[in-house]
Amino acid sequence: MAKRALITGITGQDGSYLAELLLEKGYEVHGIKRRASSFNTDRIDHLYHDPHAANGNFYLHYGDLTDTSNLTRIVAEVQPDEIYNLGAQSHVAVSFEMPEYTADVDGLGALRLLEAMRFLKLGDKCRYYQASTSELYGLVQEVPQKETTPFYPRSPYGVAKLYAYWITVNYRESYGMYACNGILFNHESPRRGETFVTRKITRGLANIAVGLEPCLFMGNLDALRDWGHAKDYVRMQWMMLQQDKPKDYVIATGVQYSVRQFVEQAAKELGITLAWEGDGVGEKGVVQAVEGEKAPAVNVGDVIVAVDPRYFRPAEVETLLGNPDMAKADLGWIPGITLTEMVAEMVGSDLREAQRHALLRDHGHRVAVVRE
Ligand code: NDP
Ligand code: GDR
Repeated sequence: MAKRALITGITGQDGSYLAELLLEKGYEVHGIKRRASSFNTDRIDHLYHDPHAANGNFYLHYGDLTDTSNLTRIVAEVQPDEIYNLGAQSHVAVSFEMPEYTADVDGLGALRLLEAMRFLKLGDKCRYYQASTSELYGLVQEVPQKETTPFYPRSPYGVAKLYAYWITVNYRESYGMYACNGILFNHESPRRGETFVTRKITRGLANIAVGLEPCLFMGNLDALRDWGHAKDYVRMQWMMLQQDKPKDYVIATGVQYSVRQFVEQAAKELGITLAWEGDGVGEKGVVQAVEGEKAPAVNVGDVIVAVDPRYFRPAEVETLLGNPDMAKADLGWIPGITLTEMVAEMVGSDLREAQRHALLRDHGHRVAVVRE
């Protein structure tokens, strides 16, 4: 019989890639989606065909990580072999605005699922994956960060995820459940939410390239991150649940870049050479040269990047760099997609979208560019 997986956060970046992977592997996939006033399933619409017909192996259930009875009922009905808890209020900056909600969803949400497994006596049959994060390291205590590096979260998001990390460990140790944490460093893709820094950069520069926006406003350009590709990282989420014993793993590339370098690489993909002028809040990215056809609306001397302090955070995570040696040794994992390849894919995808909008604009249609 096909294995059955339940994914929270299936409408998000990772949930969509993980659903594809599990369907390819022959799983029956169930996902929890939130009720919204408009459709919110665009990342998985290609998997979900006709709700009236026999729908292959893919099922969606309405639910919310704040709703205990709903979660328990879904777990009871689905009887999953594997639960992937990817659902979260996942934006670090937003967590400063909504700390209590973030704690409820990201912290207690994990507890609700683990309790459902315990209450329904699924502990022997069902394996649990918790989407933990490099944000646990926050103010870093060791470089690079590995499984034994002490945690020091720097945001309500990080603190909520710290609870989820430890309650997962606690249920494993208390009840012998197969429950584990993937401590994933930042991972990106063309499906990344538009307000995370990488997608904000690739989308913003693509819009500038075709004249839909004049300038990209950024926060801390000096922040350093270890960026991988979401497709590589969801493969690890699955692999972690296929081991003999549950264990927590760091998943990272082991290579670090600054936000400024990411901007430069994305600009390069568009044929734009940038130089930086000023520093701190006054810093600007000025166009030095433009080559090729990809950026018809950009000219030498244009200021296309500027710092706006509204994007600074009350407490910042300045630097993250992971050591994935244990995952490589135990699971044979090697990330396949480099940062350069990923930036090219993201810029390509956002440029195609920007060109579609520009075409509509050029034919007299009103085009609204949504920004944060
Ligand atoms: P996204 O923000 O793209 O997706 C989050 C998902 O959670 C969406 O499906 C969202 O639904 C859902 N969600 C939000 N609130 C609730 C709620 N109250 N109840 C149920 N579902 C909810 O995140 P990613 O795919 O990037 O990340 C997946 C997980 O991995 C998250 O837990 C994140 O914190 C964690 N993580 C991510 C990393 C990364 O770099 N991407 C790194 C380390 C950890 P909707 O679509 O309706 O908003
Ligand atoms: P992060 O990702 O906070 O690491 O959390 P994000 O892309 O939001 O920020 C990365 C770094 O870039 C700096 N930055 C900006 N960030 C945003 N969003 N917008 C800006 O304009 C901007 N300018 C500079 C930030 O200050 C930060 O230092 C992500 C999320 O996916 C979490 O859910 C996940 O747990 C962690 O990655 C690992």
